[in-house]
Formats: sequence, C-alpha cells, structure tokens
Amino acid sequence: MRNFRVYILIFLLMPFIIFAEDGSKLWLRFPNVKNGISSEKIISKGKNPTLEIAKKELMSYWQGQTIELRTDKSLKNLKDGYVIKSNSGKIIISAAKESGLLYGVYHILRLQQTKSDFSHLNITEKPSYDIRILNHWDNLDGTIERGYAGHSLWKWEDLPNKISPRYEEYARVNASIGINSVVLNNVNASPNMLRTDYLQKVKVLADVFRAYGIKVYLSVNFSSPKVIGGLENSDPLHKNVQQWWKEKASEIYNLIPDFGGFLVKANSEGQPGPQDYGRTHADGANMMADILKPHGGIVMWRAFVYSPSKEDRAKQAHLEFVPLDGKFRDNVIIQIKNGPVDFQPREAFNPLFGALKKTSEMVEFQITQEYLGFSNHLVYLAPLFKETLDSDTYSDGKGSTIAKITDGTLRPAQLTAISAVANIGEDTNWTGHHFAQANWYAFGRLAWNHELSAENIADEWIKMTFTDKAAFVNPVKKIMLSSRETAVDYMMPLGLHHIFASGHHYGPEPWGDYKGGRPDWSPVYYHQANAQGIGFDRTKTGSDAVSQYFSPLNTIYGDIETCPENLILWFHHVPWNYKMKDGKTLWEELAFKYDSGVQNVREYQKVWDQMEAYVDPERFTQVQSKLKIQAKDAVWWKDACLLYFQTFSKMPIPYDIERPVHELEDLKKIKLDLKHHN
Ligand code: GCV
Repeated sequence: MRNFRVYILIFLLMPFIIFAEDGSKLWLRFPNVKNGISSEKIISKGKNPTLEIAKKELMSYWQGQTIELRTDKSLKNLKDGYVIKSNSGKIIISAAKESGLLYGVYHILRLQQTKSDFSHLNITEKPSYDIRILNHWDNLDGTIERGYAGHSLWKWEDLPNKISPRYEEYARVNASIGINSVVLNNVNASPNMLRTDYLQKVKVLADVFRAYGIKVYLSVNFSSPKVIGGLENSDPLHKNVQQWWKEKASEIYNLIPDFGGFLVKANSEGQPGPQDYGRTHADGANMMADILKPHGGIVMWRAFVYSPSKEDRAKQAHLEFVPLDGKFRDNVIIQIKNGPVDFQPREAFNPLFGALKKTSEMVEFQITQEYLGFSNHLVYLAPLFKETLDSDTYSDGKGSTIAKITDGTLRPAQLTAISAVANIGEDTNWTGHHFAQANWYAFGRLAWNHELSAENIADEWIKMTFTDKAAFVNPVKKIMLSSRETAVDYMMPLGLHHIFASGHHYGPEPWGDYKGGRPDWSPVYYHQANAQGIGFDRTKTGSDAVSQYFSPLNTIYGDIETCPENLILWFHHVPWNYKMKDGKTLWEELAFKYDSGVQNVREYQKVWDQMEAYVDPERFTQVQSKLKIQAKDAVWWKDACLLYFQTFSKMPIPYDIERPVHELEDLKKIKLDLKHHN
C-alpha cells in the first residue's frame, strides 16, 4: 500500500520532474522534440568529427525536411560562413569548412525553435569577424576574477585525466552561436599556466573543443621566462628570453597544433611588461609575434594600460599606443576595451578606435557584470554592445564606425576579431542569473553578425530559452531592451562613472576618497562634485581628452551645448542649475534619472509576476528573487547618490519623486565583504 502511494505520487509529479527547468540547457532547449530526423534523411559525404556533431544535432532535434550537408571549397570567401537553400523538398547546407556546416545546422535549428518559416530558404551567412573569442578571467585555483556564477568550469586538478562533461557542453553552446575561440585563463595571468603540466591539461580542453570549431588561446604573464624559466629577467630583447619563448611555443604547438596564440596584459595594474626593461609595448608584442608566426599564432595585446599619474586615466591608452602605430607585426592585434576607463555602465567610446591606422584593432567587451550588479541585476547588454559598434569615430570621415574599423571593411585589416570577458561559471545555469545567459548569446550573435539588432537577438533568445508565446515574448523583450538604460539611470546617469564601492564594485560609494591611495581608483576623482557642480572636465580647459576624438566629435563633445546629454558629466563639469534640454536643472534631471531607474525596476517586477503562467516555477521564482534584489539595490543607489550629491548641490530632491528611505550616514557604513583589489 505504501509503495502504491509512492508510485501515485511519482506519477502525479511526473510532468514537473520531466519539465523541471534549471537553465542548464541555455538556449539549446527543444522541449517538445523527442527525436530528430533519421540518418537516411541526412545526405553527406566523408567523415569528420565536426560533421558527425552536425549530424547528431539533426538526428536529435531537427524535425523538418531531408538535409544535405555539402562541403564546397568555392565558398571559401564566406570563411566559416555557409549557404542554406531549399531545393525540391530538401534543404542544402553548403560551406567551405565543416565548421560552416555545423553553424548552418544551428541556424536551421534556431529557425525551428523560433517557429520561423523554412519552406523557401535562401540564406548566405558570412561572419563579421574571423576570431570570435571569449576571454575567461579564470584563475588556476578555480576562482574567477569578476566571476559571479560560481567557480571556474576548468577543473585543473582533475585534468588531464578526468574530463568533465561540461567541457563538451560548453563547446557545443559556443558553436551554436558561432564563437570559435576561447582564452582559458585570466589576463592577470599566473606564470604557471605555461608550465608543462598545465599545458598538458590545456591540450585536453583543446582536444574536446576542436570538433566544435573552437581554438584555444592563453593569457600569458610577461615575466614567465624569469619566474618559471629561471632566467635572470624577461627583457624581450634578450636572446635567451626570446629563446625561452621560442621553445615554449614549440612545446605548445607540439601538444596543440592549432593553438591560437597569446593574450597579454602588460604594464597595467601591476602586471609585468616590456616597460620594466625600458622597452615599448611594440617591442614586447613583436617579440611574441615573431615566435608565434611560424606556427600561425597571433598576439592579442591589450591597450588597457594606465598608471597612477596626473594624466586623466581616460587618455592614457591613446597616449601610449598612438605613437606605436605602424610598429606592430601583422600578427599582432590591439585589444581595446569599449570605453577608455573600464567597462562602465555607459562610457564614451574609446578614442583609440580608428586612431591606430596601421595596426589591427579589436573590441573587448565585458559580459560578466562587474559594474552592472553582478549576476543579481537583469541587464541585457546587446544595446551596450551595439552602441559601441555603431559609434562613428570619424577617423576616415563620416561612417567610420567601430564595427567597420574592426571588421576590416574600412581598412583591409590583417586580422579581424572581437572579444568579451565571459560570465560563465560552474553554476547549473552557467551565468548565475537566467537573463545573463542572454548576454553570452548576444555577444556570440553580434560577433557573427554585428548588423543584427538588439531587438532581434532578444526575440530569438527569449523564444529559444523560454517560450514563443507573444504574451510572454513582448513584455519580456521590452524589459530586456530598456534594462541597460535603466541600470545606467539608477547607477550612473548622464555620464557619471566609476562611483562604485571600492574593490568589489558592487553598490555605490560616491563619497569614496582614497586619500593616500591611487586617486584614479577613487570615485571623487571621477565625479568631481563640489559646490559649483559635478562631472569630469575633459574639455580643452580640463584634461583635454576631447582632443583625442576626431573632428567633429572633439568639438561636439567639447561644447557643453552640443555634447550628448547622456555623456555630459563624462566630458563636462556642469553647474547644478545648468538648464538641460527638457528645461530641468541638472540637479533635477539627475534626481529624475535616478528615480526613473528605480521605477523601471519596480515595473519589471510587476511585469515578471504576470509571466508566471508562461514559465516553469523554478526559473520564475529565481528571476523573481533576483528582481527583488535589483529593486532594493536600485533604491540604495538612488538614495546614496542623491543624498551625497545633495550635500554639494544644497537643492531639494524634487518633490514629485520617491523620497529617500535611507540615511546617508547609514549607507556610508555599508562595507560588503566581497574581496577584490581596486
Ligand atoms: C582582470 C578592471 C577589473 C580588474 C581586471 C582589469 C582588466 O580593472 O577591475 O579585475 O583585471 O579591469 O581588465 O585587466
């Protein structure tokens, strides 16, 4: 009898057991598909591990017509792109490479998942960038710098013998959005990464990823020859140092013949680099480039450099790299953060884009939400990515967008690449917040085709990840599309930046003044609030960062009347009573922005609660809880910033906005125990 009751209970719970959703499948969900097509309905020639994966995906999930997978060398100009055509009752996917066929398969599966019409297909796809790369900031001890989704996926202690099934799942998910490269370790790189025992572990990962079209790269520590090679120093111009790198490269390529190359953070935030020996970034990068060249490897050299000096931090990369233009080897690409400070909720674009005329440039985005509420806040980043890519630098006249500079359209670049710092960890749902999965997805989709709109990408992602019911898709899409602006509003509207709590960067600390420490890590350095006004004067009479922009942007940004208001405090120190375009004073505008950020998050909560019927209970409640945190944090931000800035403006908080619920002095006492350095 007891057993019988247990059976009944299991039977009743069956639908929930089967349909329990923990987010682990990401956007590769096929909830109603039991089987795909049979092997007879797949026509293909030859055997190849990538092709086998493509077929397996079709046999597991594809429910449409017969598919022919055809390699066609004449499609070489599409690189790893593909052509999909409907042809007398079947679909033909052709590509020059097997990876192209696999991407084509994921394309049609996406059409099926989003219930698109695939009766008359005639699609040609060519990726915007050759290298579409995720940068992991994973450390060898399993922690992740700025990681908010648990520990690292890479189990270094278990490797090379034990292979976690998640390595392959990870590769598959990346392939499904066209990501073809990964840097496994933190740019603050441990020299140990290049030890032979670690390289053998890296080889195992590279072997798993290869069939999914993914190449492995490593971040390297510039001092490796000294630290693990026992040399006297790591001077890039010393023969024995060069010899050390040469042997290291041979060792790597023996293990991993298709190894991608190195990513280097040098002379930045305490990392070693060529300048330690009086050499330039070009000397350092070229030494490595020469060594990798015979193997087909490349160097991604980061432009994120700044030192504690009197110079405006936003200017330093440009000052450092422009004089080196033309001096880099053709297998070096300069990796440039989207903004000149550091992945802020909104920055002006980095003026280095377009300024290097004879050097390949690539964008570095940050998917992990270091400055956007970690994995607690729902912030859809495609609008931020698009804002950067679509920014017109005017470097070669009107229309010189960052997209066109970096994808080789404007200048025949030797290398084209785009990167982003991953938000992936060992959490079951990979990214901590279910909606943070959308940012991984969006980066991959834009790396493949930077002309896609943030809206289209959101639309696809929602349908694949949740449901295609319009009553869910439309309101949720609205949330996603406005969420980045909402976060800017409750954190740092109107061009404010870097007023985070020190170290961990979670929550506000506009009063932060690290006297005796580095001024460029202090919020007061960035907002410059005083009795007259607020904002960083980067005009000609200030730090003159505006002059790093091409005409007419230098004048547009440099004039308070023409500077876009969403960047006004980035470029100007603005009087509190300055009249904004809508007639409000700057102070009122600031207050309204903070309030509107808060109100929007409350609205997201209301909308989400109405979505309960369309989402599985697990993901519904998890997102609901995260929105509660976001709503509380938004109020915290608003109160902290307005109450603190009010001590300078001495103006009342406009009476028609929500009143503060905190005391400034209480907020100042908050010290979260989240460890980090700056
Ligand atoms: C990997 C910021 C982050 C650091 C990061 C650095 C970088 O300063 O706070 O954690 O270090 O950027 O991009 O190198």
